[in-house]
Amino acid sequence: MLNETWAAIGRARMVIGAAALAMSLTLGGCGGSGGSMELPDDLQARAGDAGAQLIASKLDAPGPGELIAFPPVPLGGPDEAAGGNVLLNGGFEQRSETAPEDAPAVLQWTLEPEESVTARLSADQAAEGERSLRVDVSAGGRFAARQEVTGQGQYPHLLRALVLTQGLDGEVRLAVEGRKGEREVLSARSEGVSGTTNAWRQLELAFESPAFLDGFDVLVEYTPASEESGGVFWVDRCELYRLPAPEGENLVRNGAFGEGPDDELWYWVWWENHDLALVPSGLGAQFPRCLRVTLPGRRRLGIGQALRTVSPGERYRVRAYMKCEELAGTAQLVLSSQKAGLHHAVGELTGTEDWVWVEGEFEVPAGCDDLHLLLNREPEPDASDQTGTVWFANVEVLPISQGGGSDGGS
Ligand SMILES: [Ca+2]
Repeated sequence: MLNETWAAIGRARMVIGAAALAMSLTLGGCGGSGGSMELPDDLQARAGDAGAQLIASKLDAPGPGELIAFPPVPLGGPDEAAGGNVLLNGGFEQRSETAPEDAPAVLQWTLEPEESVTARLSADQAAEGERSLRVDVSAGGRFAARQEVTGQGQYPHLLRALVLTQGLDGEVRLAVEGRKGEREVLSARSEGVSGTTNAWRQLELAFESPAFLDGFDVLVEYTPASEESGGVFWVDRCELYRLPAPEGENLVRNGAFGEGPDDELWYWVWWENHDLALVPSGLGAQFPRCLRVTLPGRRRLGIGQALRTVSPGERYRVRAYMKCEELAGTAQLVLSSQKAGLHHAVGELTGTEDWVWVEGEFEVPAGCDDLHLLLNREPEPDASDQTGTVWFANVEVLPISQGGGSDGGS
C-alpha cells in the first residue's frame, strides 16, 4: 500500500550544512544606558558630573579643554544561562608575549589583513576592559580575524560582538565557516556595519553547527565597497554561546537510533528484507549510534514510522544526517500521506558521500492523519547485483514556530 505512494518522486532538495541559519542585527542602544563604561581617571576628572553626557566623541579628535566621553556601549556581557563564552580573548585584551610591540599578534586570534590594512590591539577605544582590536583599512584591502572553535556538536549557537566604526566604506560583519575536507558544510554571515556609528553596535549571528563537524571558524571580517575603500573600525567583547538544544521537539521516535539494545530497531518499521544494523556513527557522544542499511540496487529501501502528532496546516522541518557508499539510485527522506496525496522528498544522496545534513520543510495538508516519514530509495531496475550502503543518523521532524526562529534552509 505504502509503496504506491512512493512511486512519484517529488522535487527533491538537499541542504549541505546548516543553511537554515537565522541572522539578526541588533543595533546597540544609543542612549548610553550601558553603565559598564567608565572613563579613565584623567578624563573622569575633566568630565566631572557631566561625564555621562556625550559632548564630543573621542573619535572626533577634540581640541584642548573639550570634554570627552567614550561611545556608549550596549548592555550585554556573559549570559550565565547560556553556559559562558566559548571564545578565548574575545575582549582583545591579551597580546602574544613573543610578538614585537607593534605586531598584530593577538592571542587566540589569527589576523588576516591584506597589504593596505593594519590591525592591532589598541587602547584608544574599549567597550570593556582596556583594549579592543583596531583595524585601519585603506585602498580596498580586506581583513579577517579568525578563531577556531572545536568540539561543539549539534547545538544552536549565538555569536555576537561589539563594533565601532569611523568613516568606514565597506562593511564589518560576523561570520562562521566550517569545512569537512574540501566541502564547505557551514557558512553564515550577520548583517554588516559601515559608516560612522558613534556608538558601539552589537552584531549577532545565530546558527546551528552540524554534529559531524569537528570544528568551525568564527570570524570578524571586513569587506570593502570598492578598491578605494578605507576607514577605521574597532571590535570588542566578542562572544560565542552554545545554547541548550530544544527539548522534546523531535516528533520522530528513536530518531537518533539510541534507544533499545544494539540489535533491535525500536519504533521504526520496514517492508523489505533489509540488511539492517545499528552501528557507531562517529558523530561523537551526542549521537553515538546510526542506522546502516546495505542492499542491492534493485531492491527498494523502505524504513519508516507514522508521525501521529503533526497537525494539518502546520509547517515542519525534516532533517537527518546521511551518508552512503556505492549506493545505486537516490536515498531520500520522504513525507508520505495516502489520504492527502502527499509525497514530499528531501535530499538526493547517491554513490559515495560522507555525512551531510539533509534538510527540508513541509506543510501538513488538510485532512492528513496518516503522515509517514520514510527513509527511502526507489529500486533501480538497471542496477547491477552489487550492493550499496546508506547510513542515517539523528532523523528529526521539528515544528517551525510562527514568526521564525527556526526558519528552514533553502
Ligand atoms: Ca576589550
